[in-house]
Amino acid sequence: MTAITEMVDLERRGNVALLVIDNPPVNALSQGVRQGLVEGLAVANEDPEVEAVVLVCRGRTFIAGADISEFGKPPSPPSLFEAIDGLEAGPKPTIAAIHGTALGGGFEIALACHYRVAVKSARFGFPEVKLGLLPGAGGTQRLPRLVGPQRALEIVTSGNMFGTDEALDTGLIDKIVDGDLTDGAVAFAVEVVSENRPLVKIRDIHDKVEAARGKPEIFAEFRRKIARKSRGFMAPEYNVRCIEAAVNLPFDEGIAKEQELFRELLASDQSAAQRYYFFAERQAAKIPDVPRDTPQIQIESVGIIGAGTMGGGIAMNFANVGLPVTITEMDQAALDRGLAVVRKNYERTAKSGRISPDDVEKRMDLITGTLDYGDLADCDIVIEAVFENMELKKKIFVQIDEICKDGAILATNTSALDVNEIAAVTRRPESVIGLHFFSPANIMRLLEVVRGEKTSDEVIATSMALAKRIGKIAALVGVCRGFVGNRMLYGRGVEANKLILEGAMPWDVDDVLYEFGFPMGPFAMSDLAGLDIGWQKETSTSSTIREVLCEQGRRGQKTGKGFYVYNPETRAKSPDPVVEKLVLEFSEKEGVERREIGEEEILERCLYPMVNEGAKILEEGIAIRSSDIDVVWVNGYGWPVYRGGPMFWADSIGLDKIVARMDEFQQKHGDFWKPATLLRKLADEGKGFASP
Ligand code: T1G
Ligand code: NAD
Repeated sequence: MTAITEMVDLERRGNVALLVIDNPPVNALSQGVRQGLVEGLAVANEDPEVEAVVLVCRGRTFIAGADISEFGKPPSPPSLFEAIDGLEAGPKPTIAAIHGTALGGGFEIALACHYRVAVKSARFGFPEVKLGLLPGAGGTQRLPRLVGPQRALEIVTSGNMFGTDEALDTGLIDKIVDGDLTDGAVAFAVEVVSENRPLVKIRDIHDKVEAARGKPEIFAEFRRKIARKSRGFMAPEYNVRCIEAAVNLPFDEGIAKEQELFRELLASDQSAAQRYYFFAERQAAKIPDVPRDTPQIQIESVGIIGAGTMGGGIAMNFANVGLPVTITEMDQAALDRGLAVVRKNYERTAKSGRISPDDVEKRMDLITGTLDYGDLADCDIVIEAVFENMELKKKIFVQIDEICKDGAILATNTSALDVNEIAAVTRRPESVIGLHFFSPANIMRLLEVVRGEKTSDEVIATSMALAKRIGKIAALVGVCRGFVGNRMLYGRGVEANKLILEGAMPWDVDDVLYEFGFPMGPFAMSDLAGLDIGWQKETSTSSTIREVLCEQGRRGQKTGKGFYVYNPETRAKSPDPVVEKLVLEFSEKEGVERREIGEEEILERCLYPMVNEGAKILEEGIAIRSSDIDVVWVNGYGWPVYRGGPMFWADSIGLDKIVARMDEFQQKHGDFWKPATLLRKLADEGKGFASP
């Protein structure tokens, strides 16, 4: 075995040369890998005894793409294209041996080989679109030549992975290897040589792309199909253009077009934000003061208290990964109601084909309803999701402290209450933690893991790992009112309501945030959640527009009217003259002289308070790092990922500019706008939240 570079070895097995890549953790195409491939291939091609070359990777996966951490830095040779051209244009058959995930540039490397073999569990994909990019090393020109333009469009614009069944059916792989992959690949290479099989170059396969030539409707229809989901993103459209080029242009011109579009995306703010976000999500899993090897509590059974809006959704997360759940309620009717909602949700998912009817039954069988708290005694973790009432939650924690076995984790799904105060009523505050799911809990990926003053490292480490196990993105936060997400949301809400008193209408504010990239603005969001959350008829005093709307029975979407009126058939919302009149009356009643308010001011006054609150959250150590705040907002509150998150966005604007604007607002609107100490300090130093 010869070390070509630190990351690539060359080994011989008879007349087959093995290029072995070893660049943990995911064999990304770092400079050392590219150089090793180019030089290793040259050695193999010059060796007369070598008749074929197999590409294989050590560790948990085949190449998972280009090294994302190299983007934005000066390119270091050789380029990926040199390696790719060498694999395809070489004189000897090249075979890619795939396990784990062949993604992005890794998949392109494989498609440049003449043959591909894989283990059954291997997966394939072009996730570049999730980084605001496109497969920039020939992937958009080779893929449609094998799977056809239609499927290629889906693969490159979704970024989702697929398995060996489809790969074998479409010729993306030539064989599934049972047993040892390297042995199987070498045997396959020997077959290719002994049967003198051709050097199959995907670039020379044209039938599927030619069949689509002169059919622009394929692309027009596809653009229509993804329009809603890809709103605001640059990359999906650029990927579509590449597949169009593959259909309409000769291979090399298609490659040139792909390169041109790739470079544009690579230089874009959107891709910079999405690449930042890729690492932000991975950083969030690292807790500096909780070592990676902290022992974890084994979680084999889950208990949930309360089968309401949240309890039911939370239960589904665990049943989805095969964990048995015991769920309690305060009476049979509430329990039956809660379990019926869970079944309805599963049946809706089965109807869409994402799970089978058999899965529905299997998951429902994992969820057991009970009215007896005693049935929670052996659960490894118990999650409370009852009404947002401190006294009730304390009463329940005293009960479960009595009932649950030693070592069980006692968690609360409170949206804002003091987790330390709840923990203090138990004899084991070290076992108490907040697990703040977001509605709908079986869909929303964010989980705010709330560490109390006494929460143990084991409980924190276990909760973070459990989040990953149920497919959630967890961010560890400290105890304060509203934790990170709701606390920052509050400031936005305050200003949004001031803006409609001063001159804007609810739909003006919502339009600005919708154009910015949020799925909806604050007023449409309130209508969706229900205007009556926290509202009581008995104590309502018509002191806010929201109160008056509730008094008039306008509770939001669920009543067909709120800040908007909703079309009963389509549920489409539209501005309502009744609300317009009410807003004008309120301004007058409050003695506010209305004025024209521009979109920029609306955006600044809605988002700068969030940034300022984020700075306070960092000052107080409620969040470990600014990128965790971005993870909370992208995953829990619809902040557009192509803007990175509120803290990344603030850095992209410049904290000095934000502070200057806030000083102006403070003059006009008061100390609500006083910049946080950290924000002013960073601005004065010309730094950002992400500055080292
Ligand atoms: N580059 C650099 N680092 C990477 C990386 C990559 N491509 N992929 C993963 N890592 C790091 C990650 O930061 C983490 O580091 C560790 O590996 C484990 O990752 C020319 C332009 C492969 C499915 O987008 O989807 O090719 O935090 O925690 O959950 O056309 O990683 O431990 O220090 O995610 O098991 C396209 C990205 C690149 C794939 C494994 N490829 N990676 O998931 O582990 S662009 C991607 C993933 C490209 C070409 C273009 C996942 C994974 P640390 P992890 P995991
Ligand atoms: P909900 O009113 O829909 O459900 C609460 C359930 O708890 C009800 O079914 C009720 O019967 C049950 N319950 C009350 N007392 C009980 C007891 N002693 N034993 C067993 N069950 C009991 O409320 P929700 O929206 O699901 O909220 C639950 C918790 O989750 C609250 O703390 C809330 O703040 C939090 N939360 C809510 C959301 C949201 O968007 N709804 C999001 C995140 C967190």
